[in-house]
Amino acid sequence: MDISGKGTQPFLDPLIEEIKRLDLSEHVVELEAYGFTVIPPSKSGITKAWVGRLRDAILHTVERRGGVDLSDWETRTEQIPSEVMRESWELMPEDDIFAEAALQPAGLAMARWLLGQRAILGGHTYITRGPTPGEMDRPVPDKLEGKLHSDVHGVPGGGDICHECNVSILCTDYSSADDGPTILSPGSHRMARAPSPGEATPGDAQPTCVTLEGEAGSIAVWNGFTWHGSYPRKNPGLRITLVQSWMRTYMRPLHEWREADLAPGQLERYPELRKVLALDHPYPFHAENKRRKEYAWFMQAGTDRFA
Ligand SMILES: O=C(O)CCC(=O)C(=O)O
Ligand SMILES: [Fe+2]
Repeated sequence: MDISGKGTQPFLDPLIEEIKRLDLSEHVVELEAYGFTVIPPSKSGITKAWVGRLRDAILHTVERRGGVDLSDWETRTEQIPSEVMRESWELMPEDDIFAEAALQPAGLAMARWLLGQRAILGGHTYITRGPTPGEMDRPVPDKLEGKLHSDVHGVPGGGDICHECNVSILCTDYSSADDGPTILSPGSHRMARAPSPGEATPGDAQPTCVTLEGEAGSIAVWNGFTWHGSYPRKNPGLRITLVQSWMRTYMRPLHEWREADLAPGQLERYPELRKVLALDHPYPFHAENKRRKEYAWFMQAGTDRFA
């Protein structure tokens, strides 16, 4: 029976038609069952030439913003210095390829499946991670050594609504643990909360994870509640990925309060205003927002609804 063809669900029916057109039903099942999926280039239609353009745009952005030379990106044996990577957000004006990446049909269909037709691109950034000297000669650990997190920062857990999802476009191959890939815990999204400190760090409470596999041009999608982290990279060269964080459109503030919106001296007379007007909030992330490192309370809000 052609249920979507009956035209009873104005938001869902066109999405189902799009998922069928792009042959993505298997990926919807994986997202629901495991909390993540990887769409290969053969399905997304992403070509080697297009992903090459995306990779170059990321590299040129890091080079221009950070004043570094990354012509050795395929052979590099060390990390890019962290101070060079500070301004890794707001990529849209750098190159039209970032707009094309946001509108890539398979990724957009998955974001809209999880977040509804009005899903918004909440932010995007990149991963350009090289090997860590000292890690390169160590055997790959059997057990995860890193920390896990959820991407739904500041959202109290519970319920079965997906609030945020990650649509990452792999610009280099993730073939083995030596590539330093993302790792994810299958099914963890069903807990609908961030991991506790004990679950996030290595030990008995940390759940089993799998390494993300996919060739360059694949799109990895995960529910923001899916717990994940990454392995250190051992292979030379950079792992390069465009990370796109999609969100539901609800609970946007009516006012984006700024100190300039207050009367002179008000903040001194009523210091609690800083908190209730979110003047200390890490979002929005942009170069002028000096508060964005003050993150701890915001992360806690994902595990404790009273944080
Ligand atoms: O692949 C990684 O290094 C982890 C990336 C991550 O946490 C994210 O994109 O949300
Ligand atoms: Fe993450």
